[in-house]
Amino acid sequence: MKQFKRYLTIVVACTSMMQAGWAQQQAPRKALSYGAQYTGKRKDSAMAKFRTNRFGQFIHWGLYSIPGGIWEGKTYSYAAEFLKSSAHLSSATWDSLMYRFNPTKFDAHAWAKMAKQMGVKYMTITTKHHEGFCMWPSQYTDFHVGNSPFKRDILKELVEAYNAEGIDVNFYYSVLDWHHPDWKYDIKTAEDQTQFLRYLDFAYNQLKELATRYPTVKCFWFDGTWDNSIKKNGWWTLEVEKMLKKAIPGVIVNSRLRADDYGARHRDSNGELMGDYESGYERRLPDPVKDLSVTQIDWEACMTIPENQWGFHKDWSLSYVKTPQELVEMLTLTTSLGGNFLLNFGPQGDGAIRTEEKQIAATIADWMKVNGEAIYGGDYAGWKKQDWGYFIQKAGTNKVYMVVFNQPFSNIARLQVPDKVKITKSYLLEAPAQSLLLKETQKNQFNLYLPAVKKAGAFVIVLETEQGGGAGKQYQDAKT
Ligand code: JFZ
Repeated sequence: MKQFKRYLTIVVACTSMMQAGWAQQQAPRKALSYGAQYTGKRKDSAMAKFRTNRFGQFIHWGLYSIPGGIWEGKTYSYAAEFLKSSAHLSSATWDSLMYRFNPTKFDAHAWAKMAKQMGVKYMTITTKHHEGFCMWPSQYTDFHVGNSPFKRDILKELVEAYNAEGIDVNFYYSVLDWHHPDWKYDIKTAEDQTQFLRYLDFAYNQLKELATRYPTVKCFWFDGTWDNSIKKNGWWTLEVEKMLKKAIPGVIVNSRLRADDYGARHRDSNGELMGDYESGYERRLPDPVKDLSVTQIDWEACMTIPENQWGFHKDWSLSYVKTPQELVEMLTLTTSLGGNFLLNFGPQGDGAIRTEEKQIAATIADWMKVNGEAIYGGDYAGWKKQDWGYFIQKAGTNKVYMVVFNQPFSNIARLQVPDKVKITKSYLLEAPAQSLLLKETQKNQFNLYLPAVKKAGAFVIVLETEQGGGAGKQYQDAKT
């Protein structure tokens, strides 16, 4: 009897634990008016194009590009686009930089050519950063390029030049605005809200203006939405998303725009991603073994070349500057997890691109010319991560690419193939005629014999498979 009682207690305990777990899974979803508009990845062709692009160029350009991190002889090491705040400058002082904005070396076609060479498929330009200066002649403010000595519509020139090279153009827009008198960080009184509503109207109108003036724009990249004022006005972020999608069919918005009814950002209070893709990977990347959940969503990482400079900073010796090889590896890692890589450039105040950035772009260009095939349309392969580098599956093909960054000293690259996948051919992307030897060591495990000569940089091996290569999608590394 005693035995039975104990048994019963255990059964009851287990059942109630299971029920608790069940209840947790079934937790009622919050009713949201401003939450995610759909679940899962978008399936339309505009999103498919965004996804196959994989490599983009970010451009931070504005008044901050003139002082380049130095004010009255003093160097400020913090992000150059924050100089107004780091050097504690008044709005009057900062805003008068507009009268010095005259980038006579600006040549949209030269920028677009460099980008094309480097192999990017899209470019994201700051239409207005936190400083509030508009790179187009906006009818809603006087603080714009049309009132600078330069006068020209920079956005128009860039959109035309990049589109002519076959490169999509996306717009960065900072909702946070240090110039506008109605901007608020928080809403504490009714008057605050009245004032902030005027600001929200202004920003809404500007966004509509951008969508109307430049209808080929593919995506809006929102920033500066982290303050309480926006969190308390989540409705506005949805209004903006809807307005843009109506104005430009297929347009894409990043998750950073959005806040829901409870002020939850990026993901709504039910955990669903808002906007069309996750844009929270900033100057960091997911871990290629542990963070596989990113493969379930669309996402984009943005990256600086120095540590934390987006706008032009004259002194790049203040922090570590990434090498082109490191940047190529970041692009590859991102692609291997089904994300896009947005690499930032900060042109000078005179409109020229700094020599260091030109050199980096040229080195990446050389690599992309040979190996870009593995990047565009590349996706998560679901094969076990190996120390030599990254697997990339090409969507819609039977090819899996191995991008080798650490050529093993033995010249043997190990691979573990998912069940049911059969490799039919393996060769260097640069030399398709010459097959590489593949030896099975145990079930699903192979030794791939790499070319005997040590390669100078990262190289790509193509594996042709039966089963479309994607049969490994279900592979997940052990989660600890
Ligand atoms: C923002 C800007 O402040 C910065 O100047 C630059 O434009 C960058 C692309 O975006 O900075 C951020 C935004 C978000 C995070 C960190 C810095 N974040 O989510 O960790």
